[in-house]
Amino acid sequence: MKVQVAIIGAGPSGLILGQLLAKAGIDAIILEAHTGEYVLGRIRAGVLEQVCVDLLDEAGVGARMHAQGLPHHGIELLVEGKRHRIDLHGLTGGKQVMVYGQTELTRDLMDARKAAGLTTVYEAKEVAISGFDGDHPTVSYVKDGIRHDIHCDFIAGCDGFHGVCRASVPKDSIRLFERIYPFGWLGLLSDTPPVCDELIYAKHPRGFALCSMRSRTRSRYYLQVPLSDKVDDWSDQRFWDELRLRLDAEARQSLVTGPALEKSIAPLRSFVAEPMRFGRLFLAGDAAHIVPPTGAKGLNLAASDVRFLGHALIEYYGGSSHGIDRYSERALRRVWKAERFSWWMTNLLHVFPDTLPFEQRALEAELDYVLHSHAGRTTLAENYVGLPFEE
Ligand code: FAS
Ligand code: PHB
Repeated sequence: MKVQVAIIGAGPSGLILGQLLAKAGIDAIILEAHTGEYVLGRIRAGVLEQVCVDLLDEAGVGARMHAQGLPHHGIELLVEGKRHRIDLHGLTGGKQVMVYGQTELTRDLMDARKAAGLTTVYEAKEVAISGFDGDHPTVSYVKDGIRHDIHCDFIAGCDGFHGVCRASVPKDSIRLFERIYPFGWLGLLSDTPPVCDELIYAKHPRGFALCSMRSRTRSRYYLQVPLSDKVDDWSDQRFWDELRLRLDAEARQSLVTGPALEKSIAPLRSFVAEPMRFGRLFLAGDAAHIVPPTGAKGLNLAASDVRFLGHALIEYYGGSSHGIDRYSERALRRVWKAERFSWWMTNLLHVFPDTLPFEQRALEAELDYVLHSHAGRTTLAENYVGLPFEE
């Protein structure tokens, strides 16, 4: 089989890239290790930057997001029992974020790809890539016990943190940067009305908590938990009781509890692989970088990567290699700014078991400065809504 681009992974990165290429008439196949239902069952991101919203519109899949998504103009930080609203809209000259779950975004992309008759091979096993250091890369996979070979011009590694693409790069050709945090996020999804109209990021001596949502009738909550905790250690009741302890009286009053539709613990890490291009292999999204979700950047970084990559590949087939030659450098400039912001927000809002007393006070003073200075609130706001693209 011959295609122009072989995309590995049918998460947001692969699906958005597939849409951008298809709209430009570029022939791409997507190989996904799991079933579509499994991909949809992973509960992940909930906040889209304007850049991501615009990209979904460009990809032709923004209709349901605009109909059902919730535009948000601010977030609340709850610190020492006091609320501090960060006026995202006012501090950024009118920008906003869109609350719309990654599951719904992925569903929209899958539906659009199917409606266009584009090929996604689900349950593609034993995916292997080769020849990407030359001009004729190949991808092989097994489906229903039969091995298939794909000859392509380019491979897009959109296969997430545990994927095969980054793992196929020679160790001496790649540099990894990593920070693993000494805690995880226990997430709970419930069909209950959100505790507040906007998201609440709570810093508490017992640990960080986040009150988010998927709609006006479906809520998403997170608690910072030790890495040693297991989901089975947390009954629904224990979750709700702990959440109450980390919220203020107003939120405790308005909290509506209900059975967990989903409950999971995600470890937190900061991770970047450099570069993001290896000959005719490009890495995008979680295959190249991971952020702690505190800054709501993971999905949005995936979107900005594939915006750069999609436009670069379209430019290549239009006769110029300028975009693909600059892809890694341009993507990484944006990646590292989002990595810094996510790391900064995580350090400011979480309890670190072994922080030295001086550093603890310095972090408290930094948060106090940020919340009580226009410059501090502005830097938080402009990073949260998403920095402008440097074309
Ligand atoms: P993904 O991991 O979503 O998709 C990669 C795809 O490749 C998967 O479907 C996988 O099955 C497939 N794949 C892997 N190996 C393969 C192989 N060998 N062959 C074929 N296919 C293969 N971000 C936020 O902004 N906010 C959040 O709250 C948030 N919470 C998260 C919670 C968890 C538990 C995780 C893991 C991530 C979370 N993220 C969050 C980040 C998340 O949303 C990612 O940024 C986003 O899914 C990135 O999309 P992709 O790059 O497409 O990677
Ligand atoms: C979510 O709704 O899943 C969410 C929102 C904001 C974050 C992280 C997760 O920073």
